[in-house]
Amino acid sequence: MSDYVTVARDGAIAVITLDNPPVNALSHHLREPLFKALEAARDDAAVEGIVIACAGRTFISGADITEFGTPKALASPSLPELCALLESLPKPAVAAIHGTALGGGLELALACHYRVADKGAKVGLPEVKLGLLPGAGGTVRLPRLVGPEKAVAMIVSGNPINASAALEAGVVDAIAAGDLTADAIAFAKARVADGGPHVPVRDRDDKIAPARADLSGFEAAVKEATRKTRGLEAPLACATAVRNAVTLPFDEALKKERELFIGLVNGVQSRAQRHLFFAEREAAKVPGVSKEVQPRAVKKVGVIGAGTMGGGIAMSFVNGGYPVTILEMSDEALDRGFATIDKNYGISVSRGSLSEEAKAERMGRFSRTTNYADLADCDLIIEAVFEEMGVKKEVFGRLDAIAKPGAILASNTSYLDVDEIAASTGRPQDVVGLHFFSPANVMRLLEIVRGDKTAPDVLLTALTVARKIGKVPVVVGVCHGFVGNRMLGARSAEGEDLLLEGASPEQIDKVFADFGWPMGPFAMGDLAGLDIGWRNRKSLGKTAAIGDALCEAGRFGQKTGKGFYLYEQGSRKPIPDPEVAKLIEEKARERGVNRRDISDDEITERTLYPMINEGARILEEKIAARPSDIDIVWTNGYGFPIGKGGPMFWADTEGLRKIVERLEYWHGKTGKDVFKPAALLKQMAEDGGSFSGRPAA
Ligand code: 3H9
Repeated sequence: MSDYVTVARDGAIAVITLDNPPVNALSHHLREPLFKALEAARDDAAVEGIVIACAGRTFISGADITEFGTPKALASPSLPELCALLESLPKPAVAAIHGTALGGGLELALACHYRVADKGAKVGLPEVKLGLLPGAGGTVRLPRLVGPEKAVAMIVSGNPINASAALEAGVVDAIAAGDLTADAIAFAKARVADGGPHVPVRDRDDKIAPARADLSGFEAAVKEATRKTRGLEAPLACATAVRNAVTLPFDEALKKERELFIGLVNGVQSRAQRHLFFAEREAAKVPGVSKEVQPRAVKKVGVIGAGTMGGGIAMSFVNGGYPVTILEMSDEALDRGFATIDKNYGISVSRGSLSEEAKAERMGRFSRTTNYADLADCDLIIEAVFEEMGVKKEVFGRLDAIAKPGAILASNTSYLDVDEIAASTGRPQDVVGLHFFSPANVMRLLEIVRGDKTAPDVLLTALTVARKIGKVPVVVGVCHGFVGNRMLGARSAEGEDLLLEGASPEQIDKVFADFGWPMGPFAMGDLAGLDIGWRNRKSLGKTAAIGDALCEAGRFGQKTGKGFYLYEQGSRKPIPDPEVAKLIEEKARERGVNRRDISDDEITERTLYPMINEGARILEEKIAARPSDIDIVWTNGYGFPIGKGGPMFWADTEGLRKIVERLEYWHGKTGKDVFKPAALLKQMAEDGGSFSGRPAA
């Protein structure tokens, strides 16, 4: 008995209850008393069966991630030792699962003879999302219950399944009809009464026998599951471990699984992904918003603008269960917007991810209007109109006149000064920026822009609502471009000069692809449309030699079949274009730039290092509360590879001293401000500090 493990008796059944809030992670302080309780139940002749249940909101949700990389993770009894003990028990053990049985939690349940689940429970092996594989027998036991094809799909995706799917697949043996613990005890008593044999999962070979005879079906499942592994090691290791479960004897496969796990847990990719797991949760803790603050009620949402952004934002809220009214200037604009929304849901239906009924239900949650007064009962109104201060101010002035007291007024601006927008109302405390990323119904990132006067409960409401609609929110301060676009500006600043000095779009894009980005900046520009930046530059009186020349020649990117690259009819595959190479050479000649070979390292130093530098400035100015918030912005909104943990985590692995040295070199050579090392970065490099070890501002 301990604070974490209690044992009660119900007849001949020992009921072992674990209580390690908040999610019953298998910390060493829980494993130790659990091991002892299992030994005691084994040795007690009066105990004929065992139930393992959990107190609190959930069954065990995995190993304790905070222990990884510390001696506690390996300290005896380890999780594999616990599983081995459970599996060797001569009396039936039953796991009573409520909430989520995840990772090591499900592995412990798989080492029991039986599993009974609450009807709302979910089970899964999400280790891959932490850059790991299940390291306590999950890859060898799950295939024995559900077959290796289904097991590899579950383990490589990391996605959990619900109780009824788990019953159908064979992961659980029964779903509780009433009280879970009572039903699990009754289940254990029935197994004791029927006398067994209680075959442990390790000895159940029927589901893997067909793949042993012919691996082709399994290999096809591996191919499908690992189609998009994006340079990550863990998904491939997961597939290898499941294959071992089929081709090797149980104990050998288990040993290999452990070796693979140890390799991954000590690797940089898993460290990066674990960092992101905690970073996402940290981002919800906003300095200046105390525990006493309560969110405002949001029951109805208004969106101004039915264009690409407005439509996507409105869909996000409708998908999250909110009724949404969209306001536009004319019925024609509303018709166009709703046709796009209808088309987007239609794509989901044709892909099988949404039913016709669900689509109809969602479409039924929208209303439309051209009259501001119809937004008067909305609790949250988000404008997604043209990105121009004058237009935004006019919209906010009108909102101020009609919105009910306490309504939150939000701007989806991606660059503009939220304080100036707020000042155009008589209620700046109710104004906040909600910067969605396109396509807004798909992209998970939401920058919540905190104005000078934004009230703490408005911020908290924005965070709460964001999570309800499935977004990953990060609170940022007011500056041009906030965190994401401001750093993107620094990353892009040298693009044109690198081209003029000798690099090609395909070389630069390849450096980015090799780094792990989904695509390089030029392929990305072609996808987004080069005319957007061109119009933007013109409005700011700026120029870009190559980008402007391409647009003047009607090369707007994929939509016109050519931009930095050529695109064949109906294809999105960029093909290097000799015309573009010629144009770049011409522009270099005009400017008297001597072209030379540019190394891949130089490309990294002149694109990614300025981005880190800008991140450091953002921290200095307290635009982001902590480096990990920046990592969340970039991994969720801009495709920064998760296996590198976000730009600030990556900077630590690259070495801050090296980054400062190279920035100083480029600053000395070019005099450009993007290379001037931020004071914070210099200081940290001198002190041997790191972004991942830095507390919140
Ligand atoms: C594993 O099991 C390896 C094994 O195969 C092999 C070992 C040998 N450990 O998410 P929430 C914290 S790998 C430590 O906000 P929710 C979390 O940081 C593990 N801490 O709640 C947060 O702390 P704070 C495989 C953990 O209700 C608090 O709990 N398992 C862990 O939205 C609440 O979390 C997983 O990957 C943990 N395992 O969601 C599951 N889990 O309050 C990871 C959570 O200080 N966990 N915390 O910010 C989850 O997916 C979600 O937390 C869960 C609850 C769905 C359980």
